[in-house]
Amino acid sequence: MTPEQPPWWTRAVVYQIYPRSFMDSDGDGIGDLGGVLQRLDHLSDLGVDVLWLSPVYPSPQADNGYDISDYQDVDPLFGSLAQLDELIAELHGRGMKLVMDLVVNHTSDQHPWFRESRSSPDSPKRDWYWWRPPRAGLPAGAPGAEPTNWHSFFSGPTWTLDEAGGEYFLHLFDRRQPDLNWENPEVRHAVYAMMRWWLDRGVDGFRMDVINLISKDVGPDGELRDGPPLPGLPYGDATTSVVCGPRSHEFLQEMHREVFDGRRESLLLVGEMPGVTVEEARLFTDPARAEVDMVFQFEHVGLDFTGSKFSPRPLRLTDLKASFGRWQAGLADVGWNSLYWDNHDQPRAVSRFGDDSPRYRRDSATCLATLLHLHRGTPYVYQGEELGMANTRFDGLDDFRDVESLNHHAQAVAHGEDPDTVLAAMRRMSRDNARTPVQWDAGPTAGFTTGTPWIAVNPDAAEWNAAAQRDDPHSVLAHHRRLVALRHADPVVALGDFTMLLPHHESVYAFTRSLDGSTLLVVCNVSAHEYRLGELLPEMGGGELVLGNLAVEDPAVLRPWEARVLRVG
Ligand code: TEU
Repeated sequence: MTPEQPPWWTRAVVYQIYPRSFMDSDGDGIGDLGGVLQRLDHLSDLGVDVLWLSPVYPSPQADNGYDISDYQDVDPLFGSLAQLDELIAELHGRGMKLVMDLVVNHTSDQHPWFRESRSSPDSPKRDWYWWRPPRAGLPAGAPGAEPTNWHSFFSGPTWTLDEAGGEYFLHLFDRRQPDLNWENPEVRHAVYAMMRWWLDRGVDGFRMDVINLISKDVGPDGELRDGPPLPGLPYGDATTSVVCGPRSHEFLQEMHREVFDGRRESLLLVGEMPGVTVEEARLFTDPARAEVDMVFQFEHVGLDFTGSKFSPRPLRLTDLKASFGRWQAGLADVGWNSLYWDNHDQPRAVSRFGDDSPRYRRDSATCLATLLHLHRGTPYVYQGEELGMANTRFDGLDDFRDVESLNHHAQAVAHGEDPDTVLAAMRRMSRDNARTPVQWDAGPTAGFTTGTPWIAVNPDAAEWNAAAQRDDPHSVLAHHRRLVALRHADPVVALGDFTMLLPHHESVYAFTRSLDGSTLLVVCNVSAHEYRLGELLPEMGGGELVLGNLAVEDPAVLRPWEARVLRVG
């Protein structure tokens, strides 16, 4: 990146659509592409530059489309390829880009590649997936006979026995999501061909699902190693064998040469990378290495639990500062950050890190948004976040839909955990919190569908919805519009250096951004207490208010959940 010509995405904001929950156009209770096409004005009005579309490919929907059975089509549930072409054209006509979800660590077990692979040990596609015999000395199917002791991201073992063939196949996620074997060049080239096909169709890049898991640490004779035992579980931790494995960079560089060469400038390449470190991320996003433009990292959404996400604890603001601060510093001169609170895998930020009580919901949602968008990096807005959508109410197990939550419940209860405690953690942390329908208006299904929604609408929709906020300058929506516009307008927001202030303060998050002698001070009160600015930052008095989330009554006092962006130089 040269300072004269920073990439376009340094001043862009991405909006994520989870199509199943965005807008339903045909009354079957499931969102679809027709629904996305109906709501494009909402996106233009917000001013976002890129739409990232979660998977719409044919899929048995074991993991809501992250289990793909055909990479080059659209599931009838979501519409048709013709509608996707229409979406590309409509977005381009409005000056926006479309980024597709690319899920190539694994396929669905219904993908023809896997069916063929499974059909016989002699199948030409056998080696496209990870097949292994039972552990030496144990018969297939015996307890502990899995080839390694790895624990799946979605509970249980990462290996499932194919009874007919007597071998196990690997799945880091659900058993219906077998992992592709990237060691096999035929697999890689089939994926690259598919990616070129999408680019030729007009899409503007990819959000690459768990792309740092594609390279497994495999020994010369094909052996995979056990991981250290996990406390309280009959499994081990697979991290050292599967996260940022030895050939990750090589594979991404190869992909770059095979797919992106010659057209990289206009594209957006995002690697979703659970467990990635700052040091690894620098390598993945160093433009000179030609891998990806930015990574989606998980450190900041891993600070409010211990061990498993289903053992939540409160976030300490100083932990968040330490984490974000390290990422900002680590990618200051090389590489680039993605910035997000919400996505389809995370509980809603206003409930998780803010205060969703009636008194502070609007103020804490806008405070958190300001804090995030003013960092250096590309911000992502997840559908409904711009409306201040919150976690929902789950009365009982029947209200949950997500495979991760349901598998976790089954495993935890089977291991003797108290069902009420398990449910309480799920209410707080389940991905279903992010997947309730977008709240368009105050109608019975929040304007999402004329049918019965596949997952219940959040009961707060009558009050919290897009129609109520559209013309209200004080709304969460209006505040997001201003944040997007500020990034477009002010090069300091896009490109300025980042300096953390008050690293040890437990309630106030403050930093500066500076570029070419111009400095912005960002001060966010992440609490319901009042603070005196002069006591916090005595040397930073004054400054012109560029953007704030509350009307400033007394410039010396930072009110509960108040966020200010001030020009101080
Ligand atoms: O998520 C990757 C991932 O690491 C998740 O397991 C994440 O840690 C978890 O959802 C947090 O609770 C991606 C997709 O975003 C997710 O929706 C898919 O289920 C997963 O990959 C498998 O494709």
